[in-house]
Amino acid sequence: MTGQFAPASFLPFKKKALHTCSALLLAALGVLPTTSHAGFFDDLANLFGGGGGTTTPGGGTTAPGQAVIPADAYLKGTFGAVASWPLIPIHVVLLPDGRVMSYGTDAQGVQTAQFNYDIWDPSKGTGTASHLMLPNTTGTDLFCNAQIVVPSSGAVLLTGGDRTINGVRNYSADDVDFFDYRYNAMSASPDRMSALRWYPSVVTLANGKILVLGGRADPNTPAPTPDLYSEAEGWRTLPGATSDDAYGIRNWSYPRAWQAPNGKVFVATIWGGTYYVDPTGAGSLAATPLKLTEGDVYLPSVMYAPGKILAFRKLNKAVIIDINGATPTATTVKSVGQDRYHGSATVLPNGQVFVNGGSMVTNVANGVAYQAKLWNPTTKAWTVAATAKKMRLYHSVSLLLPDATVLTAGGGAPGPATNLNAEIYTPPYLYKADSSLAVRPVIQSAPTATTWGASIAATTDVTGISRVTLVKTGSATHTVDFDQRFMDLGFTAAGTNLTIRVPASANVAPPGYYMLFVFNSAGVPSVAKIIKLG
Ligand SMILES: [Cu+2]
Repeated sequence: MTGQFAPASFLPFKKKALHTCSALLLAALGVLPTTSHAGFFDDLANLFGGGGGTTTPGGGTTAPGQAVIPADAYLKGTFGAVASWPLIPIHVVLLPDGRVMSYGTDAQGVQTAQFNYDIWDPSKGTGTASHLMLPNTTGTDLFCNAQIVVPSSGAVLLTGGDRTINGVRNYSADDVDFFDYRYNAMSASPDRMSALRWYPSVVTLANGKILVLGGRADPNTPAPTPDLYSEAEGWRTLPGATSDDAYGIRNWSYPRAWQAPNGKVFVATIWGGTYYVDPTGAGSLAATPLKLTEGDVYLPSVMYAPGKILAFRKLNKAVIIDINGATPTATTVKSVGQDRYHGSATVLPNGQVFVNGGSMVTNVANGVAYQAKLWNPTTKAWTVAATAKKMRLYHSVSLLLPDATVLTAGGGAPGPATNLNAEIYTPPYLYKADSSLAVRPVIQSAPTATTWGASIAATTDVTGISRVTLVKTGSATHTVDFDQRFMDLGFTAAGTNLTIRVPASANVAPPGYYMLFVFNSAGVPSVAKIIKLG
């Protein structure tokens, strides 16, 4: 849809005059205040009725989506059948109710997220009825923006995006939009960021605010000053943390950043420098002594345990970055075996890392990695996993689902394959040694919300629970998952009654939505219950 945005609209700080903003319309009607942040979604709730709360869909045993289970499924897991997807899911985010929002192209796989997005309900399988295509009426082309669930409301915050100027795509937007999963409704916010951002990162902080880093303002201009968002206070910018090195000209594309155990935000750049950002006040940042080998914006990194990041670097290297101590350290570990540009790294409910997709030459079908691998964080060893049917290169995604399977999907716009499809990976832990489906423990009751340091009660259908873990609901795009993190939880069991200890620190477990998994005595995980922390 070229021509919708006049060239004159491409100006920093320009207000969103062209957007049909439902919030503004409601405000004009006297229904909503124009400046409310904290009450915005509650107001919507009151307006449209309907209760809040979260539910976990699914339940029961995962079907791997194929008639014959291979004999090595208990070692390698399986990829399910190729399932068509109503668009290329360049962006995927797990919603607080267990559904998955995705967007990125039209139904033909052509670059644009201005008109439609999809809500997929995994409990309904992968057929047409499992997808709910919704119109995007915000005016924002969400293509190559950033998305994350806001901890307080559960709404998806959508920052920046794509803009077409004089028929040329890949300019940027400073738009702010929200998707409210409770009403399947997306709305444009009256607010804007301080900068136009295309390819920014979003980080959930310990205090529940969202830090927005990097992206570029136009094809020649980065956006080196972070923005900070919260529902209570709205937006402000952090001029004291401006940095060309950390998330500006030298590292603007989806900068890799994590809330760190020390309360600051750790940034690992592609050129090797590492930083701690202090997002308080006007913001500040400081370089750390740690220098990494050269990385790439299209090589994955994943926080697989509190303060520990498995990072792929160029030339088939891998390091563990440990940010638990006073000074960050990096240790070289065995690599996945080849460069996997545009591959994904997903932490599983058992703490292992699932790596799939990618190729040896960026977005070229040369050295395509169809075979997935699993990394054991205890032994640091890689094992061969199942083989996918589709190449997953540029604009592909992977996302852990509440039933402990992994959605692998997308790729294209542009690329050698236009993947309007997904393959669901079922890990080995869901199979018995004879490769039949394992019997899963069931969480029969657990709270829907908790807080740091709490002891929570849960019940299961079996005794002998061997492990309890917590995995943050993910939000993935462009080889990065902004929000995934994993932790083991301490617990005691009395029969089928569990008492589970919630992490004490929001630096280790930032607020938001988590998947709670329990494992039976055979190491088989349950379907997760989604719990709100904070
Ligand atoms: Cu992109």
